Amino acid sequence: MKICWANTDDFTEADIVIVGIPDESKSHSLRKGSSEAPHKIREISNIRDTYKRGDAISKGFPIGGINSKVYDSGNVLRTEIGDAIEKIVSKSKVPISLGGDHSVSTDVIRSIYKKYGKLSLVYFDAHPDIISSKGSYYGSVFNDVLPYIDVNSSIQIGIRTPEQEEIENIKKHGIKVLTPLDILKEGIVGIEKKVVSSLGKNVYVSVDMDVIDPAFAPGVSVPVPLGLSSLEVLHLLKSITRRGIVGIDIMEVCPSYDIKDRTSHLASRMIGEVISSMNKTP
Ligand SMILES: [Mn+2]
Repeated sequence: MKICWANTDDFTEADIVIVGIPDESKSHSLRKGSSEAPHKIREISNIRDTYKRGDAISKGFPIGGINSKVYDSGNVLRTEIGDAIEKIVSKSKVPISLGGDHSVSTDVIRSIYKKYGKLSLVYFDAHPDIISSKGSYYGSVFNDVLPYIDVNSSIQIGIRTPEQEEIENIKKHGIKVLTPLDILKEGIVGIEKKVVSSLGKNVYVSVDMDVIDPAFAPGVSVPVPLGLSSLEVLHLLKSITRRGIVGIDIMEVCPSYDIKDRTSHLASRMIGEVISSMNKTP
């Protein structure tokens, strides 16, 4: 099954390529099931983001529509991430990767770095994922990708539950962090300007769905209260995407803990909006 936003069967003409990575082998969460997310998000997109009248099927587009060519390449194994992503970025197409546990992003970011060099990373997450006493799992992603990013033009957004070791690592590396309370105090428009103006040339966006408050996104592997609203995250995502990105991922949706698939539906709509923000202007 393809995500409903896919509109071409021809990889060569695609601007944007969806790739599912249904792997949660490096998660430590007691909540199992993030590997089901790529399938569930695609399934829900075809049920809730489409409208059927008899045999006619119509999509519910974002305002602005979609004028890019979107290809859904299906799923790949963790061991195939390098080849899959390199194939996409070698043709300057933009990959939208769907996890899976957040450590999948480490492999994706490494592959994108090989093409573009050091990346400006925008990291949406409740957790800073910067554990250094253990590596190569979903709690060490930011530490694992440090060689592939330019820390000065990277930022973490939505952080609200750092461990002591992570507080020290954030200080040590001088990582910019915006908490939900920072966003409340400064307002989303001010924050948007601050974020967008801090970015470098090649921007990669990683979204852990747990950045969003569990009220909006209950179906995640490691939920944390007091998060951002779905619209705050969307506003930032659209601004960043409009400025230009080399890739984006959406990780950690956990369908088995969801409520009536609302987190998968939110992910599907966010993907549609992000694609719309990549529209080519004539
Ligand atoms: Mn994470």
